[in-house]
Amino acid sequence: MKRAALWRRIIRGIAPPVALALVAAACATASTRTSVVDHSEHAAPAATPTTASNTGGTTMTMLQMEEAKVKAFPAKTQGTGGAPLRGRLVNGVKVFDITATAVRWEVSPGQFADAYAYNGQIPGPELRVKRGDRVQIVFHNALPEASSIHFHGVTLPNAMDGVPFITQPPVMPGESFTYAWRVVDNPGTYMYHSHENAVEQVSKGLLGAFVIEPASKSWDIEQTLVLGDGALGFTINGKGFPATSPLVAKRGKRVLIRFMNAGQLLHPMHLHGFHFTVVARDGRPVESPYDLDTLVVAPGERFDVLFSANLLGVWAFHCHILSHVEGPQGMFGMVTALVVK
Ligand SMILES: [Cu+2]
Repeated sequence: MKRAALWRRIIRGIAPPVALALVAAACATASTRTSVVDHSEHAAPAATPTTASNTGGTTMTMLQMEEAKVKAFPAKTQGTGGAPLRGRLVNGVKVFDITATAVRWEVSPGQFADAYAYNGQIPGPELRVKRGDRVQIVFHNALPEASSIHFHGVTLPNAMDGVPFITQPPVMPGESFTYAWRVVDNPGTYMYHSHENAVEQVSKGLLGAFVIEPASKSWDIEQTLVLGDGALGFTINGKGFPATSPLVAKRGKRVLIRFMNAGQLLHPMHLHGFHFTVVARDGRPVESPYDLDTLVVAPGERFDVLFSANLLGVWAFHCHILSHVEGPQGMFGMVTALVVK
């Protein structure tokens, strides 16, 4: 019942107009996992978690903290990352201006970190191009240290590969460097990130998605999930629970998720209630798509997965390395939710 009550509260925060229906589905899952038919009991007004009265003061306090966090989801914080950017057209070339700066970044409510951002965002803006595009990424370094950008998984001329002292000089503070090439890769999911002092710079936020858009889509909704595990803690799209953003879909919609890991650890991403179909890995279609409910995303890897949002409810969606998602005071880090309404 405890989790049922918590999910009831999550629902209130996310989608008041459809709260009852979602509560019913979510509670059936969270509290019994045996029935999705009888919702009457669970659709009743929220009650105090029954465990609270049966336990000592310490435990109750922990539960209250846990409850408060879940109730706050999705919590508002300063700054959002990953806004799509399609560039400006200059003489047939798509030009993207990317400036790296030092920022204070609110990872979760009240928790600020010294961070680095591209265009003030963590992850940086999601650069969206098409195969055949001529692109220019004009990188301005406003950091207090040298940097560069590497386009991870992308086929480009060697001089554009972004590795200081191998393919280019480091871009010093106050300097700029223009990366230019013609996009020849498959439509799919790629990344960009700093390739200088990367343990620090990438983990502080210098990373983003580079998406080559398909000519046509077989999905209704898509969401990029950039996984991070460095100076900002365990994050999805630069935020830790409860400041992560839920993935919201109407029932029956086809959903594409683009996973990418620019961190240093494995993250087995687990979606409750569904199996998703892995359709691409590292920007290439997989020969035989396969179904999983837990997908290990290793550092540097990208996966595209598809599924139909055909079960109502609020479904937890999180890394399954437990220490990346939960502590004595409840959930944190790499936790979000799929909300099907
Ligand atoms: Cu993890």
